[in-house]
Amino acid sequence: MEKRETMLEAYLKKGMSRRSFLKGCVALTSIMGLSTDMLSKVVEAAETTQLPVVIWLHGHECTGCDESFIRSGAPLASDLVLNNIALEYDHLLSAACGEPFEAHLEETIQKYYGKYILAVEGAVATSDNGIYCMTGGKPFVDTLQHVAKGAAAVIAYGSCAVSGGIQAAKPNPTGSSGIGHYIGNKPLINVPGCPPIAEVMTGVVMHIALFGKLPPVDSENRPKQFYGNRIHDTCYRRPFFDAGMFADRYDDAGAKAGWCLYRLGCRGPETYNSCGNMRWYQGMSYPIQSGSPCIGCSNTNFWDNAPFSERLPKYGPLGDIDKIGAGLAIATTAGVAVHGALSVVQKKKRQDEENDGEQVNK
Ligand code: FSX
Ligand code: SF4
Ligand code: F3S
Repeated sequence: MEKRETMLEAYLKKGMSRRSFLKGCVALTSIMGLSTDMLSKVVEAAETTQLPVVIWLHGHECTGCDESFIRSGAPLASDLVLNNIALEYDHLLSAACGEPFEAHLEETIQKYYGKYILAVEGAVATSDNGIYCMTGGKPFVDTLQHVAKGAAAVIAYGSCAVSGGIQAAKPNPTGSSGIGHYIGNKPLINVPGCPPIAEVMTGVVMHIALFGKLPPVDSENRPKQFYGNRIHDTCYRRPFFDAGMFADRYDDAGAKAGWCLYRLGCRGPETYNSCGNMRWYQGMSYPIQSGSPCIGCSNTNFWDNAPFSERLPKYGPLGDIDKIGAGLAIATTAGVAVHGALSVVQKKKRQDEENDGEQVNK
């Protein structure tokens, strides 16, 4: 197999300085959720590791995940695609199309068999022999199975690839599901969200690219550095929740004052994602900051939990959230205590289920 260039060589070849390369490594270290003392390891890997070949497939979806990805700010998506990975095939981002494009996919599979990373967005549609999602003239499910056979590892980007997403919402006429059952026994990492945060997408692929293994994952195969907290745990409106101060309408005085959106249906207490701390568009905002409750877009089958304006049925043993706050100091204290205890139990459960990153044969 021919030797591919390293990340450093890719930078230098394009006339960029070593300083730019180091700045790129700093951005990557931060986005992979690593501490700064790992920077030297990232630099070393970027100097010596050949750029990983990536094949990126799109199934049954809206392409929102790639739309999110191309807005990655640190690192820039353009840097990632041009300097940090060797993106050989992408249904959405590649300029090529038609038979030469499909032939290139085949060549890439043969040339890098067992070595490439397969990134997948979108669900698999299986009803009526898969005709509801065709790519390259074939049912997507066939393409996926074919490409997955030669992959070193598979990344499921977005809630559709992870659990079927909106296509799999009841009554699911296209027989859609996540990709997990169609990739054999390949190492799989799930990156849910509709779509996932751009920098989470870049952070995951670069971790595999540079270190040759999946980042540590939780019991649902999600990278724990990005899905280790609930939205509720990092929400800046949380003090209002704890104080029992809730908006009842999108335009009432509480909403205008930034109070908690729980009564408007917020799924933050049951949703694991990084929106509260990383936010979107280079840290600009996230749904709750924009006045919309979290709809739990990184949860399995979250569309079936609509309507999203309906509040979560129960929250802890107290049941009725109205008993918390609103002058009921005792209930508030009890609520916070129970809430804290539940968080500890959940955290313990998750820690028990977690494991370390799986090696991939890159
Ligand atoms: Fe699904 Fe992604 Fe939602 Fe859309 O690629 S996760 S419908 S944002 O596009 O798959
Ligand atoms: Fe934030 Fe929603 Fe939790 Fe309220 S319920 S604190 S808005 S995550
Ligand atoms: Fe999705 Fe909730 Fe974040 S809706 S984008 S997980 S705040």
